[in-house]
Amino acid sequence: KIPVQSRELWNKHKVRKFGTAEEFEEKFISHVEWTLARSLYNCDDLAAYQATSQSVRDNLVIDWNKTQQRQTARDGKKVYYLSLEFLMGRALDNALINMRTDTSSQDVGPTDETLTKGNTAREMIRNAMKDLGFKLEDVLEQEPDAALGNGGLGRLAACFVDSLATGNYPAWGYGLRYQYGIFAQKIIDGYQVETPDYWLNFSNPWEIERSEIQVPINFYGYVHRPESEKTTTSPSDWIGGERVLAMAHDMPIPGFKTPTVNNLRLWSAKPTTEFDFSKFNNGDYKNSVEQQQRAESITAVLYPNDNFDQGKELRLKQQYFWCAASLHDIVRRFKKNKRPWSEFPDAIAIQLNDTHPTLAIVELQRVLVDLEKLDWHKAWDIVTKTFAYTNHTVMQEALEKWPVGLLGHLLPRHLEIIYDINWFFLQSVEKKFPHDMDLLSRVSVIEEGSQERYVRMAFLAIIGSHKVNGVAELHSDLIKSTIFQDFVKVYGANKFTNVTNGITPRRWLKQANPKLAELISETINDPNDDYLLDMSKLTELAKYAEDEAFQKKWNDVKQFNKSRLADLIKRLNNGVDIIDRDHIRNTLFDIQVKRIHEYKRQQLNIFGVINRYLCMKEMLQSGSSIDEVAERYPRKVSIFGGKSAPGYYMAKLIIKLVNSVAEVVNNDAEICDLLKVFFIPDYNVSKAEIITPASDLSEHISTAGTEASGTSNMKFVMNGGLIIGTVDGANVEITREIGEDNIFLFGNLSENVEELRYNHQFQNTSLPEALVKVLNAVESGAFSPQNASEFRPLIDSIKHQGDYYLVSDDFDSYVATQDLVDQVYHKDKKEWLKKSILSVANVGFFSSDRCIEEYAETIWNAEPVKPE
Ligand code: CGF
Repeated sequence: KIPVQSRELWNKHKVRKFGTAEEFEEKFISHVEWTLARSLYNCDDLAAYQATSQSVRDNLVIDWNKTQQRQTARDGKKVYYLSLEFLMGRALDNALINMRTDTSSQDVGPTDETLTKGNTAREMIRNAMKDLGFKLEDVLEQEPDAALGNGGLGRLAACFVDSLATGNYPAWGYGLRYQYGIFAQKIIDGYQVETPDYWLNFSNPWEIERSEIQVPINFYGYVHRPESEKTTTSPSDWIGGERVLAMAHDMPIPGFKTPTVNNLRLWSAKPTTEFDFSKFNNGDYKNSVEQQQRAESITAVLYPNDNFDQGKELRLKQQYFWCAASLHDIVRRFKKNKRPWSEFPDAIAIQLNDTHPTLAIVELQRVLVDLEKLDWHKAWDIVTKTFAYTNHTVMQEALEKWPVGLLGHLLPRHLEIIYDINWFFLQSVEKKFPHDMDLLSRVSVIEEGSQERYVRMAFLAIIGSHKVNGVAELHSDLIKSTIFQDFVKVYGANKFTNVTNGITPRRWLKQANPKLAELISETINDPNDDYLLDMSKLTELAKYAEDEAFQKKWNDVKQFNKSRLADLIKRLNNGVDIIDRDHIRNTLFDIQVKRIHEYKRQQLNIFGVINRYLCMKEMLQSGSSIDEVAERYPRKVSIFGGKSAPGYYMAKLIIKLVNSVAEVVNNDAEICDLLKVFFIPDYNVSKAEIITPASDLSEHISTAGTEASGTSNMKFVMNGGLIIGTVDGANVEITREIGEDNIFLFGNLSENVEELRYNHQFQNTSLPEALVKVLNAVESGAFSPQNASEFRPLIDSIKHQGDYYLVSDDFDSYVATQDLVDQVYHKDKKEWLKKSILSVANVGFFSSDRCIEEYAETIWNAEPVKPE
C-alpha cells in the first residue's frame, strides 16, 4: 500500500491517454525507441504494428485499471465465462473501432471534441500513421490471428466478451494461452496439410504477463483421509503427485463506446521452481529437468477437433489445469471481501461454455469441502447455484466422456467427489421414481459399459448447474426431447432454457464491412454509429428496400466487397485470376465457409456444383450454344473454405474433391468461365472478415437437426448476403426475423430424419437420377483420372452405408432451390437487392448484445456496472 503522503506525487504524475493525433505520434515514437529499442531508421511495418498496438494498449490499460476498481467498489455480481476456446482474431483494428469517442471529460482518449467531425479514432490514427510514413492497412496486416479456437464455439466466446464489455457487465473470460493455436492449413495437391501456428513468434503486444499470479496445480497422487473422517463426503487430503504452475496472462477487452475494459485471463503452464533433488543427486540431472519441462506441454496446443471428442489424457489435464487455476483465482478474489460462503452464488455466476469446464463444478465442491471445511450439502447448494451450462451439440460423438480409470488416476480425489455427487443425485431420482432401474442407469453420471466405465460430462454439468441452455430454439427443444430427455423428467422443463446465439456487429459489420457500415449510418442518419449498440435502428433501412437510388448504392458496396475477395483469391491462387472482373457484377458469389464436417454437408454443395457442370456440358454436347447455356446456368463462383480435423478422413476427402473439381472446371475452356470453383486455404477470422461481406449467397445446409445454431449464417445476413439453408439451427429464427421471402430454404425437416435414416437402412431406397449421374462421374474418375477410386468412400457412404447425412434425400430439393436462386439473382436484380436490404434491416436480433442481456437476466441475475 502506498502511504497517503505519497499519493499526491502519484497523482501529479498520473499517466494519461493520448487523445489527439499528435499525442498518439509521440507515444508511437517512444514505443519504437523504448519498448522495441528501434529507431526511425529501422522501423518496418511489423515494428509499426507493435508500436501502434502498445500505444493503443496504453489507453486501454488506463481504462482497464479504472474498470477493475469501479467493479470492485460497486461489488455487483461478477460473471465468469469459462471457455476452452477464444477465437479472437486480430485485436488492433477492433480496439481502434471500440475506442471510446463519446465523452469530452478529461483524460478520456480520443473524443468527439478532439476528433474532427465525422472522424473516428480509427481515422485519426490512420492519418497519424500516414504522417509517420505508414499505411494503416499494411500495419494491420502484420498482426497474426489469435486463433485459440476451432470454430463456432470459440468465436462465440470472442463475440461474448466483446458484448459483455460493451454492456458494462463486470465479467471476465477464462481460457488457456495455447502456444500453438489451430493449425495453419496448407493445400498441397488438393489435400489438406497441417502446419503449426506458432502465433507468439513475435511478442504479443496484447497480453500482459502477470508473473506475480502463479497458481500451483496438482495432478495424480493419492487421497489421505484422517482416521476420524470415515466417508468420502468428509474433508480429505489430496496429496498431489505432480505439480505445475499456472501463470496468468491478461488481455484487455474494450467495450464499444464505453470506458469499460474487461479482462480475458489466459493461463499458461510452467514448471514449479521445486526441483527433484533426489534425482539430481543421483546423477539423473537430465530426467529431473525433463520432468519439469513436461509442464509446459499442458498449454502447448489447442486440440483441433470440433464437434468431436477424442478423449486424450493431455486434454483432460488441460481441462483440470484451467478449471483449477480459474477457480482458485475466483475464490481468492471472493475471499478478500470476507463475505460468508453462503453468499458466493450472489456474488458470482460461472458460465460453462460446453462441457469442457465441467471439472470446475467438482473442483469448487472440493475446495469448499476439503479446504474450507463446509458441510457437503451446504457446499453442493452453493455449487449448483453458481454454475450454468451451455450445450452446443446433440451429436453423440461430440459428447465428452472420460474413462473412469483415467480420471481416477489423474484426479483421484475428484473421482471420489464425482461418485458422491452421483450417489446423492441417484438417491433423489430413486425417491421421485422408485424402482425405475432403467431410468437410474440412463441418468447416472457413470456409464457402465461392458469393458470400460465412463464419466459422462454433460450429465455432471446438468446436475451441477441451475440452468442449462441450448443455443437456438430448435436446438434447445431438441436437447429436451433427445439427449437430455430423462433430465427433463427428473428436474422439470424449467431448468432448461434457450439463448439463441449472436455475433458482435462491431467486428462483423463495422470492422469487416466499413463501406456498408458507412452507407447504413448515412442512410439512417446515425453519424455516431449508435445503431451498433441498438440494432433495432436498422429497421429504418426497410423503407429504402425498393428505392432504386439506394439499391444502386447498396449494390455498389457489394461489388466493392466482391472485388476485395476476388483480389484475395487471386493472391491465394499464386496470382492467377480465376474471376472475370468484367463480369463480376453478374457473377453470383456462392460461399460455404465453416469447419468441414459431413453433417455440414460440403459434399452436398460440391455434388451440386458437379451436377451444374455436367448439365452445362450436356447442353453443349446436345448442340446448345454457350449463350443458351449461360441463360440456363448463369455466371457463378463457388467458394469453399474451412479446416478439417487432422484425423477426420472423410472431411479431408471432401476437401480433396472440391479441389479436384476446381481443377477440372476452372480449366475447361468450353464452359467459357461460366462456372468457377475455389477452395480458400487456411480459413480464419481475418479471412472471414473479407469473405463474409462479399457473398451474394451463402450455404448453411446441415442435415436438419444436426447444427445446433450456426453463427456464420448470422454474419452473412448481417452483411447483406442471402442464404440457402435447411430448416436447422438458427436458420429457423433467421427466417422468422427476416421473413421467409428473403431466405432460400430447402430439404427435409428434423422430425423426418429418423424415419429417412431407417428407410435407408431397412428399405430399398433409390437415389435421385441427377445424383446418380454425379456419383457416376466421380466414380469414373472424371475428377481423379490418376486414381478413379479415390473418392469411393464418399460415394459408398451414400450408396451403401445408409446415407446417414441424407444427402440423397435433400439433393433434388437443393438443386431446385439453387435454380430459384439463379432466377432471382439474374432475372430480377431489384427483387434480390430488396431481399438483401430487408435481411439487414431485420438482423438486429442476432447481435450478441441481445444474447448477453438474456444470459444476464435469465441465467446469471447480473447487472451492468455503468461508468459515471
Ligand atoms: O457451436 C458449435 C460449433 N461447431 O463450434 N459447436 N459445438 N460444439 C455448433 O456446432 C454450432 O452450431 C454453434 O453455432 C456453435 C456455437 O454455439
